[in-house]
Amino acid sequence: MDLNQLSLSVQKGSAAKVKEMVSEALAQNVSPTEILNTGLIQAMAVVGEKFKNNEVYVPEMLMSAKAMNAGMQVLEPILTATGVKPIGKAVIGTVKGDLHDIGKNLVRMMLKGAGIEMYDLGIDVSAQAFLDKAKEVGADMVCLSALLTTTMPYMDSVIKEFEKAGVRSQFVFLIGGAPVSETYARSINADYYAEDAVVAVDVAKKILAKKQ
Ligand code: B1M
Repeated sequence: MDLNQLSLSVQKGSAAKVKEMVSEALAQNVSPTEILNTGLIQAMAVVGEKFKNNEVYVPEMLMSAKAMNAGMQVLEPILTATGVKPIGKAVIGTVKGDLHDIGKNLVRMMLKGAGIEMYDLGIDVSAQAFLDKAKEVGADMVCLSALLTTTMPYMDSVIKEFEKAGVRSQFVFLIGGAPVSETYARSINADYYAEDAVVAVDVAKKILAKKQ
C-alpha cells in the first residue's frame, strides 16, 4: 500500500476512497500508527500549508477534514481496543469558539485505548460545560484542545471557572493543540501540556499513576 496515495486522497477530500484505502492498508498489515502518521496526519499538514498560501480555501479544508475523519473511523476500533479495566476518568473537549476536532478525537481515542474512561463534550465547549461534566462524572483529568491562537486563551477561562467554583485542586488539567506550548500551559496554571496524542497517553498514565 502506497501511503502517499492515501495522503493524496485525504488532500482531495475523497472520503469514500480514504475509508477504502485505510481498510486495505490494515488488511495488508500496515501498522495503524503508520497509516495515521504518513497517510492521514501528514495530509492535513499539507492542506494547512496550502490554506496558509491561499492555494485552497475553507470548503476544501472541510472536505479534507471529513475524509480524514472517515479514515479515523476505520482506525477507531483498533486505537481504542483495550482489555483492561478503566484506570481513570477524563473529560475532553475543544474549547469555546473553536470547531477543530480531529486532533481532539485522536487524543480521545488514544486515551481510551490506554484504558481511560472518556467523556467527550465535542467542539465549542464552554467553561461551565467542562465544569459541570467534570463534577458530574468525578473526572480525574480535564483535557482541553485548541487549534486557533484566538481560542487558546479560552483555556485560561476554563481553569479560572474551576478556581471560581473552588474545585480547581480536584482536577488535573492536560492541554494541547497546535498553538499551545509548555510555556503557555505554565502561564495559565494548567498542570500538563502534551504536543501530540502519543505524548498525551504517556502524560495521562503518569498523572493517573500518581493519583492512585
Ligand atoms: Co482550520 N485552521 N480554520 N479548519 N485548520 C488551522 C488550525 C490553521 C493552522 C490553518 C493555517 O492557517 N495554516 C489556522 C489557524 C491559525 C492560527 O490561529 N494559528 C486555521 C484557521 C485560520 C481556520 C479558520 C479561522 C479559517 C477561516 O474561517 N477563515 C476557521 C476557524 C473555525 C473555528 O474553529 N471557529 C477554520 C476552520 C477549519 C475547518 C472547519 C474547515 C477544518 C476543521 C474541521 C474539523 O476539525 N472537523 C479546518 C482544518 C481541517 C484545519 C487544518 C488544515 C487541519 C487541522 C487538523 O485536523 N490537523 C489546520 C492546519 C494544520 O493543522 N496544519 C487548520 C490534524 C490533527 C491530527 O492535528 O489538530 O494539530 P491537530 O492535533 C494534534 C496536536 O495539536 C495535538 O495532538 C494531535 C496529534 O496527535 N493535540 C493535543 C490536539 N489537541 C490536543 C489536546 C491534548 C494534547 C494534544 O490534550 C488535551
